[in-house]
Amino acid sequence: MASTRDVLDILDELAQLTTLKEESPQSFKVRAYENAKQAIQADGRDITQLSTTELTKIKGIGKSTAGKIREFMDTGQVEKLEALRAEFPPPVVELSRIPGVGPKTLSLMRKELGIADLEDLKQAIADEKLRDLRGLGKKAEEKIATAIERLGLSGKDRRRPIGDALPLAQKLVAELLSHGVVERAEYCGSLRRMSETIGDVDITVASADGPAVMAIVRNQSAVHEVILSGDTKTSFLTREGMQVDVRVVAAEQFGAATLYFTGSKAHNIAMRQRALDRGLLLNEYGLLRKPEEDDEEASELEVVAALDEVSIYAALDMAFVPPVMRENTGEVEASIANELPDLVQLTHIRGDLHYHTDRSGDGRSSVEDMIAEAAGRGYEYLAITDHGEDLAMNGSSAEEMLEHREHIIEAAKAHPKMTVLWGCELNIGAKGGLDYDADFRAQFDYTVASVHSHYDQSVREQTERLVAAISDPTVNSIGHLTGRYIGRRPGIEIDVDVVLEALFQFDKALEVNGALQRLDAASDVVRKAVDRGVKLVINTDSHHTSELGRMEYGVKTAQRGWAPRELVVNTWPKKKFLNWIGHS
Ligand code: DGT
Ligand code: CA
Ligand code: CA
Ligand code: ZN
Repeated sequence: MASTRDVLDILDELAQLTTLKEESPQSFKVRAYENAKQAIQADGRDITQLSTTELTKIKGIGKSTAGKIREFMDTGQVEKLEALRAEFPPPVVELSRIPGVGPKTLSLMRKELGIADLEDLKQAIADEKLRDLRGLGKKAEEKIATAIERLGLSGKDRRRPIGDALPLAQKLVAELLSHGVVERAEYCGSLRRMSETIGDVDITVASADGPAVMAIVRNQSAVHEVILSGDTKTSFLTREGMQVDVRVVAAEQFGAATLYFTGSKAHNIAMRQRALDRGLLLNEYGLLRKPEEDDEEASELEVVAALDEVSIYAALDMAFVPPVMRENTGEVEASIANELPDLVQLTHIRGDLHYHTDRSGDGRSSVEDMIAEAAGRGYEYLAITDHGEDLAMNGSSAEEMLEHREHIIEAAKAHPKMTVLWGCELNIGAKGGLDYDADFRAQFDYTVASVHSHYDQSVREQTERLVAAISDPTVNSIGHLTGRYIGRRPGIEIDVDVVLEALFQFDKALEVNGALQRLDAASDVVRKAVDRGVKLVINTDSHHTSELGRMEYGVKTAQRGWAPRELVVNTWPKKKFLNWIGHS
């Protein structure tokens, strides 16, 4: 059964492939799919329950797109999409994601050089052939070569961005749990640890009927090719070539299995050593005790703990280690000493401080809806930070911002318990300059300053530019530190220690951006920031009412960086927070 989510995925893919086909993201056909997607999100109803007539009545959905949605719900396929998929197989689509490879370049590469995948492209670069394509040249060729290098796209052990793997795993787990034969199901591995890139997806299922679960797995729409399928393990590839391993265990071993398959391998090895030191065995079946040598009756291992992870840590006299910390970077010792940090939790968050409305060119929900959504989550405060004027197309002039303030104040009246701040996302210029003039900037209740341009300067220039912004008295926080899109666009390269020192000295907060494609600052930077005592702020950077759930990923990234609650300014009580930003 198709869900609204499936329909949105299909529209996404149609827009993406049509961009390649039409050689332009501005094509009206692409826009039709994108508008339909936004319209469905804004409509909020379960799309699968609507007739074609009802569909076309939704503003933003054209007749042709409505027909495709209907076709998908009736047949599970869209003919047009199948044709596009055949013309643009996954290795080609992947090429289009390399910075510098636009749809036009991609088309030329294919037609004139016969490039069909990454290996071909690398060969063409090595042969210096790419530079001869119309509109390219030596510099463009070098840029593409550097992008391939920096994105880690080369090599056999290619890894996927977490933003591609997590939605897939969530969908599979939800589907598995909807079957009565499945008692428990959880994604494990690097995904559960919130690694930024994922080698493969590992899912652990508790069930008494392995073969039944395996049959369910093989029937998933995500399955493109089954690599192996036994009674307790199935491995398959998705259409994009991502591998998924699903294992079935007995319910009473579920804790031991998730502990083992969550890893990391280094954490597992340290845990096994802890067990051995106490005369115990630890494996994916449980924490086990060998029978006494002189006990002739007992030949079986005695199970000390296996049902859940908590009981296994407890039996080893350890505090529970959250999955995101299991990298053997000090957490095992800290857990034994009962000195794990008092980690920030999702429930501690009292406000979102990087938040857009349709005042921004790329914002897609109204001021009223965005405020209502935040209030609905029980937030005590909220900063609306639409883009400053320097951002091409999406920014707002000073005059527009002043009108926006009135609009925000008016809309906030419907939610008197929540304090709504009039903020701005300032753009950090090439040399650290910011939008508007300093007097105007000073009027904002709160600001987040971010890099949205000039990704290719030297480390020194990037560091200086950030320090200039951090030292500006009208800046409260730094948004998505490097501007990276994981696996798609490398962020700016900076001297992290220098930037953290400046944040500490000027008492500014470092954002942990929860958008899955960003997760920026990254967890390793967060950990350094925590060591230096730099304040943090965890935000969603929402551009639509459907995006507030990203807070969870921001929190997990912060936890992975060992962030304690007290350093995260948006866990603070309202008074303390407003006091810190100098707002009365
Ligand atoms: P990935 O898939 O490369 O992003 O990283 P993981 O951590 O998901 O690694 P994966 O899929 O190879 O294995 C899943 C978990 O299984 C891993 O985190 C720990 C456990 N594991 C795998 N191989 C070993 C091993 O040789 N020894 C131990 N102790 N555990 C292992
Ligand atoms: Ca894995
Ligand atoms: Ca695996
Ligand atoms: Zn933003």
